[in-house]
Amino acid sequence: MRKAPLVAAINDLSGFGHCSLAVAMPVLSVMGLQCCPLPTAILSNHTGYDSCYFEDLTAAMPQYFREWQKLSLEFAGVYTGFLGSAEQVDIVVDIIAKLRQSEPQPLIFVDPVLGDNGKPYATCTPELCNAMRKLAERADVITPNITEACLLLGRDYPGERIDEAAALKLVKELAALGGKRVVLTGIRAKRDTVANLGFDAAQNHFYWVEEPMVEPAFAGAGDVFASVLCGALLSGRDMQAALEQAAFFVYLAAKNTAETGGSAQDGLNFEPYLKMI
Ligand code: PXL
Repeated sequence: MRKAPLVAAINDLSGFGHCSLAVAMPVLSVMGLQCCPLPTAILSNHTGYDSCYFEDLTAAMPQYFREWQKLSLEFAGVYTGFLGSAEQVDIVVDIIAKLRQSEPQPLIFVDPVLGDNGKPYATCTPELCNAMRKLAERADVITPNITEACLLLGRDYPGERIDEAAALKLVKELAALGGKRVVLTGIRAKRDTVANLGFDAAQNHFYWVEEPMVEPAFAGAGDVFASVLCGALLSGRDMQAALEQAAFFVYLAAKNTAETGGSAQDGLNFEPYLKMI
């Protein structure tokens, strides 16, 4: 039997709240990929709660990666998410440069986790934004929401209710940063739907995928979307099919979570749907 392709998942491990590695690991595994976590920090729960235990792992990251180099691991993809400081981003940029030296080159998939609903996360400093822009420039795929797109572009946040024309403008500007494929997530162009706009700069091709909006906006929904999209692209799906798969999975999980009284803070109860990916 063929060996599962390896994905280096560089993200934090939050013990509760359905985000980051706690999402990436099950999703990528069920999609037939071997998720190799490189934790950037450990948290008892994500930062959207009033309190959390947080332990930064910046100092461990270079040594941790050096051990992987000794094993001559061949990664099909690198998937980055929550990074807590500019220093961490610089370490990730360095890791990517090293991985790009081997053939075949891994897909560099960057979810530039910086904020949501117009608000930067507490950890998001101007230095982190600048560093994240540098990482986005080196990516094959980036998946910002509207808040993150504006932070990367240094623009004022226009709200989630932007129309298609404004979304097109944003993805083109984001692609001009250097990312080859851009997916702008969480677009509320219509009242009852949430859309994602993909743009392939090399092919000058746009993709628009829309699902019914399920209230409330659940924490970590972006992490679930990005994990499925990353897994689908690494499984050989084209951008349209990958976007549809990711958006539909998030929709099903959100519907289930809302119907079973889940809280926005605790994130998406996606587990019942893993086996249908
Ligand atoms: O879902 C994004 C995310 C990831 N990791 C941590 C977070 C958040 C959002 O709040 O706090 C630690």
